[in-house]
Amino acid sequence: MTTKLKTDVLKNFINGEWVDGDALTAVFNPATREKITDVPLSDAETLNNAVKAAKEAQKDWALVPAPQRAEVLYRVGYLMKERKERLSELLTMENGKVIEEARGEVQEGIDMAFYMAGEGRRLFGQTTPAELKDKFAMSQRVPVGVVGIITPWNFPIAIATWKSFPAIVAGNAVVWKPATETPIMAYELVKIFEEAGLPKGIMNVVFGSGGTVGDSMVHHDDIRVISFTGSNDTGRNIAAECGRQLKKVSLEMGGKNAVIVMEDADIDLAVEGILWSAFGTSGQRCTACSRVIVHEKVKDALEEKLLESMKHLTIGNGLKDGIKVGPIINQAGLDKIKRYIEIGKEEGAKLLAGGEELTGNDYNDGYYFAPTLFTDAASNMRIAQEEIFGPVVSLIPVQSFEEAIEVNNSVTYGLSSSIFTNDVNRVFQAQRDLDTGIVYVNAGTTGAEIHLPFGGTKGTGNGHRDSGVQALDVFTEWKAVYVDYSGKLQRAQIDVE
Ligand code: UN1
Repeated sequence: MTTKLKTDVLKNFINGEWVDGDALTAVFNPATREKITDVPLSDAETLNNAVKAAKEAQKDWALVPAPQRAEVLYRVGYLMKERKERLSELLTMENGKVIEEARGEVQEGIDMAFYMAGEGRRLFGQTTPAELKDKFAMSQRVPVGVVGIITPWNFPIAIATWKSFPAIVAGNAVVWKPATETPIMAYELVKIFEEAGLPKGIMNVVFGSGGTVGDSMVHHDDIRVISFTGSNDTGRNIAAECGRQLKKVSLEMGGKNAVIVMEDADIDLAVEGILWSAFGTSGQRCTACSRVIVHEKVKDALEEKLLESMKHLTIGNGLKDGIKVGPIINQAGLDKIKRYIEIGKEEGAKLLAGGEELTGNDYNDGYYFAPTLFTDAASNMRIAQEEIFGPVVSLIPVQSFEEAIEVNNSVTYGLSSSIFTNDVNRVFQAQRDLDTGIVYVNAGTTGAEIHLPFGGTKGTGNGHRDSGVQALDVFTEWKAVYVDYSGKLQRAQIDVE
């Protein structure tokens, strides 16, 4: 491997300066368990310093015309593009996802940079007629102030761009707490912001734990928005506290996504879609397919073809050519998956493939788990209801289209869903009735594009969306402006003829 980090110890980035952390924690490569670097575990005071800097800097940034703010994002996009390969290798090193997927994730960030830079010349508000003569009415987006973003390890650069780019183009300053498992993408992205000429204090990174840094962000009076992607439990606590403080909060908290395979589906295509969305990123995506709802008429055929194709999944270090499935992020991730395998067996689902940790020379001490297929699962089993975040998929047989929709919607999450069918009526019925924020037809459950809203219903979120133009709603307030040029007092609703 050619990529090396230029520093042994990462630092926080506050007010345009690299600041040493006090306590440190080690970061490991999940493919080998080798130590990559150390990252600060910051305290509340460090977070306060970052917020103070952000608050001060934001006042001037809000006055920079949005098209000029956008120029910085264009430069960020070009720098990311130039460094795509290096960023992708570093991403594979810290997160484990295979290099091809790492390139895809970095590309997602590049796309987001150019898309949001374009918003610098849009940020549309509305003009609308006023109800009185010689009076003008409009609404416009204004920045909220200092925004706090908390990002997960599974998409350490893409999700950061979904949140920080719209925040910045809209005129906010950002305080960012990246996941401590994957700090290198944050470090690299901040260096890019610095080189792109973002004024100091507009992007601040404070590494540390959720319990200390995240909690201080949520409680800080001067942070007016929290945008969080992570676990459901943490998201609920954040929302409760933000509710008490009347702080805006945007949450994305995972999924229990299903692929539906109807009796008229192209089974080979469905197998490809399932394989990619269930075992890609080792199943560690919020959008990963972890349920397959299959019509009983094609169940045997689907099972057979899935099992055959799963034999060709190559598992190993994602930097090696030809590897399709990389490691699990860490021991805790692995333990959680193992627990669910036991739960599935106890619940009476039939284990058809996988179900075990992979060890030995081929796996270089990394955290590997075999792609796993359960069948004859019932919709109410825990393995069919709870997020496992690993390469584990459960087949649930159904007898009809209606039952398939019902099973799909029976979980507490609502992020992504998919249906394989060639019946045009069912396509439209399904996209209407599937209760998820994202629906795919004849494709797996992953692969969201950045110019569409990303998020979901029910336990997946709280009504907001990442990426897409909708992300701007999280990072702006609406201001309604009336200009009366009649020269006299005109009373709305009263002086109307
Ligand atoms: C996530 O897993 O949190 O649609 C993000 C996808 C990717 C993003 C996933 N574009 O799978």
